[in-house]
Amino acid sequence: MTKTADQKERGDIFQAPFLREMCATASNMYRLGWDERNGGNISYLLREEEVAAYLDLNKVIRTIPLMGVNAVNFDISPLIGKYFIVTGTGKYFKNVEGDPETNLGVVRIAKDGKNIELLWGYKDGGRPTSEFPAHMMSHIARLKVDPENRVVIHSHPTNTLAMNFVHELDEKKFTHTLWEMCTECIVVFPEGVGVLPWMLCGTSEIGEATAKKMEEFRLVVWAMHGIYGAGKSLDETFGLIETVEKAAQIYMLTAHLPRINTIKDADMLKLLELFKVEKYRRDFLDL
Ligand code: 2HA
Ligand code: ZN
Repeated sequence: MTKTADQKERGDIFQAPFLREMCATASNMYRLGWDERNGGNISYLLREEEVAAYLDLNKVIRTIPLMGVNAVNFDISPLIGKYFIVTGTGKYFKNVEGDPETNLGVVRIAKDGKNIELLWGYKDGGRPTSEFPAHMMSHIARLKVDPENRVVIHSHPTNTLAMNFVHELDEKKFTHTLWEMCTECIVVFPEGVGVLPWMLCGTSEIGEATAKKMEEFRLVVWAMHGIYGAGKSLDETFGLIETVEKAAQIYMLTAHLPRINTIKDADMLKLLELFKVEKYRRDFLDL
């Protein structure tokens, strides 16, 4: 007897590369001290085939209203039918690896654009991160400029945050200082870093403001709160935040000391030339 599509053998989701990678990323971020308690959240856009290899797409465990901290209204229509693996609200990055099924969920954006359908996870009755609106709006914005974008990460990296308290929050000045701190910064994020003032988190207002910046930047600082990163993979996105955090660490280690040497803007231009980076924020340099 031939098996119907429904009876098709599916793989063990606990072995799925996307799930293993989510666990590893959450653990790394926790160990780096960026995601204390329930701080931080990750959303990763999955291809339908990727999900279908492990889960029955017709088996919806629960339907959950689309919301952030509050019941917020936002237009999610460009993502209807899309699948995401997302960290859960109130969940600790520390615990993701040990119990992914409680701390993560695989969801599909419902046809009505008002709900999400849970296909796996959030075993204790949980739901996606309180920052779901900002994540989804950022995905929509990034997909417009980069159809390959799949990941959005929010985190509270220590030195990036510390720098927010002692450095001007002007985008040009903030980016320029980061570029000066590590030789390869300008090559890793040539478009610079967007900066938002302190705003109330979990709301559609901060979601909209983040998404607007995401049309221009893969990195957006939420002043005195943390950072958003976006990229084609978990590695790229993690790497972007990691590079900003490293630069911010060097800044925080040296900001109170006399600066004797620095990486000059003319040197940065040489790097851009060597790595053949054509698109960069020239107006963020002092030439
Ligand atoms: O999910 O980091 O901004 C916890 C947060 C909210
Ligand atoms: Zn946060």
